[in-house]
Amino acid sequence: MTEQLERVAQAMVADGKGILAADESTGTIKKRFDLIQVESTEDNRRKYRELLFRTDSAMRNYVSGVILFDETLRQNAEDGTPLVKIIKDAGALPGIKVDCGAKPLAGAAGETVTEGLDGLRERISEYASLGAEFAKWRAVINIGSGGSAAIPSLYSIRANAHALARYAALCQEGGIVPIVEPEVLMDGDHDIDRCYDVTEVTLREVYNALYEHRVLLEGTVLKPNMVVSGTLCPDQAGIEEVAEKTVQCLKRTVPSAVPGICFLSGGQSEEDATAHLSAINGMFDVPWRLSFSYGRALQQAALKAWSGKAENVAAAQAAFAHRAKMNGLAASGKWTAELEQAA
Ligand code: 5MM
Repeated sequence: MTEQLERVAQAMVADGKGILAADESTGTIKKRFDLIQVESTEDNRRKYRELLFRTDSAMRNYVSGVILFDETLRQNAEDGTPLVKIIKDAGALPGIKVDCGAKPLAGAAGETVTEGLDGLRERISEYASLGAEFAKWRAVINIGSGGSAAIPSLYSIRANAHALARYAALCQEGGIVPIVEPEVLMDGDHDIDRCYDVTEVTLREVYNALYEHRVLLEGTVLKPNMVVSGTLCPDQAGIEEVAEKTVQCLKRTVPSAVPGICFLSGGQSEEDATAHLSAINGMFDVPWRLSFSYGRALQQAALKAWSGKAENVAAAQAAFAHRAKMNGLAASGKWTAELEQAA
């Protein structure tokens, strides 16, 4: 079992590859489809995700795994092929989001805790039988506005870390690799140093909890936010500062037994997410693979190009292939702005 967990975790962070986060829950995918005026029906969701998974050049060369939502894990393509089989045939690993979302945390106004532990052992067992080799659980940490030191509270960080650790232990018991995702949100007017401080405390608490819950670190992948300025902060940190502070924060908190760290994009533009990842990989000597597990920063251009029309499928696939290639290069520190223009 240990060997299998380590093998899958290593494959998830294979050199020059990263993870496609396509696990938008029904509410989130509706918001994405609303932007392109496409109705969020089960068939439209299938069509969109099928076009991504059938983008062979992206999947084969730059995508190590795909995080799916429950519905997608059970869906078949237009020709009846299970979507999971299409992903596997492209050489990528299917994964599954198992959390049930961030819900208000009792006694902590403005803060959330991610739910979904009840019945998780049984759900993991079913997901494994459906082909999932890894799972994902996202904790959401909010930074209070106006420099408020009250949010996040240590209480909410610890509640989320505890849930992440219980989830991770259950995944490993069931033979699948947990992606541990504590996301410190970019929303707000805080500066990069406040993001640094909150990310540092959060990662410390997460690794304390994983240790207490006897989680095998070699069989996990971390999916953190980068250390960035809040979206409303008037003083936006540049690419090098983001790279430096992100790596410093990770070096101080993440054990070297963790095989890889796949960042979330968190609302960054597609090109910023790529440029930051490339800078992070180009400038530092670190003990882990550093790659991507992007949702929006891999899909935005493809979603827009598709806009729900069959005649746009090839254009959407070209957009996805381009973004995947740029991020694959960034995962090896080889991306340049010129390459972006040349495409
Ligand atoms: C793809 O979106 C994932 C699911 O979100 P919901 O549970 O809100 O529907 C999300 O967890 C995603 O994997 C991460 O936020 C990373 O995505 P981004 O777009 O931030 O890279």
